[in-house]
Amino acid sequence: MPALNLATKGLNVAAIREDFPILQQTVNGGKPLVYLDSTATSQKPGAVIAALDEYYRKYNANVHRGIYALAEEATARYEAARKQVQKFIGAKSFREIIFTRNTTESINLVAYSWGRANVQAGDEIVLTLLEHHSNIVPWQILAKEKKAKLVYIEVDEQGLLREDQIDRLITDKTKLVAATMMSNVTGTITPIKRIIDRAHAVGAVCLVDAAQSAPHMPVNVQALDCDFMAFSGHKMLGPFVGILYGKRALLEGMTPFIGGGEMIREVFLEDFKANELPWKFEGGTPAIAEGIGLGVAVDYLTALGMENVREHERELTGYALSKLQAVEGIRILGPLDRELRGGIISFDIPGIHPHDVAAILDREGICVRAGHHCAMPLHEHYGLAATSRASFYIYNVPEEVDKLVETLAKVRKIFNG
Ligand code: 7TS
Repeated sequence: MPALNLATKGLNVAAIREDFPILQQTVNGGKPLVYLDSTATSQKPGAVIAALDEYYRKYNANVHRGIYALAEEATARYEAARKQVQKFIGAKSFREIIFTRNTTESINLVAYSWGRANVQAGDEIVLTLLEHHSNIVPWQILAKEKKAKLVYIEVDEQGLLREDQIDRLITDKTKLVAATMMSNVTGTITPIKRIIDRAHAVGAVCLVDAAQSAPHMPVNVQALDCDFMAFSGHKMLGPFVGILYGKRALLEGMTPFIGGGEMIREVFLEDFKANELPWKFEGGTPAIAEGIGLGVAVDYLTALGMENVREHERELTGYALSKLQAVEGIRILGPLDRELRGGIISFDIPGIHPHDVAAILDREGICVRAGHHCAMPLHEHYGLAATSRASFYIYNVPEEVDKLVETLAKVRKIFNG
């Protein structure tokens, strides 16, 4: 194994692993758990789990309404978490941070509240072939309703976005560009700043799907100058809560998405006055404990340093790419250069169904995902119905990559004799 002194890269992975209770157990008859599915959802450190426990044990109360101490504490901590998220992504104001259920809901909020008021017949919505279904289907629904057209930026043989198409496809017909910063299949890091700048040059608005980037690399909404950004707390060590960032001027001009309590200031028989930002977009009782837990997760990541998180994953991905390429017949999707991708590796072993691969890996305690990973158009592009996918986070180590590669050799033996 090449010298991979992870501790010198800024992360003390051995100490990090101690923080994750779930990693301390064995599964399937004494096998250490090898969790390689953080793209789907990350594991949670003890501090996040403790924050949920503490909320329910000590100050469980609804937010923004009680005048008693418990409710005031719940509100203060929930709103403090919002400010932690604001700082984490470099937003100008806490009013630009809306808590949702997940990335999917964040994108749908924009599609309904902004999209329905601004997209008209003949307009174009530009997406990329790398998108997760969450950043495709809401735009398909909108485009159908408004008779707008969807346009896709394609990928090249390496699995990189076709940069030459950015200027050609984002034109004065474009109303909105919705693009991922990192693919959840190929790990491809996209030229998101170029896309955002081009969108603005033609007068379009740009939404960034940061579900796979915000947890794994430094992300700053002001530096990017994106109009909207969607991501999920559960993929970044936090509980099940989502985030939508939006530029204040845009959010101010939008109508509410979900009507009900919390999002109003006044209600009359025929009409209502919406609440101020960000609560205008948070109808009903929010996921309070989850929001508070997200604040703790953000603190945890901030203490590690997002540059260090990225560096650790860059090392591990480089190591995994070199090791995996030695598996006979394997086809790895996406760029083979670790600089161009995150720690997400989807692969195909011809003749062996990804579900069989995942099932055999599971017997050894290794968790990988098998399927289309909610990116059917991208799989179609590769001519594959499904792939196996291993993904890494701050708690993964080279030994786990070794175990994956060894077990894949066994899988080949079982199927190919
Ligand atoms: N966008 C990207 C790039 C994603 O990877 C995901 C989830 C989503 C949006 C949706 O996030 P959610 O929190 O609303 O579900 N990706 C995956 C995955 O790859 N496997 O399970 C979920």
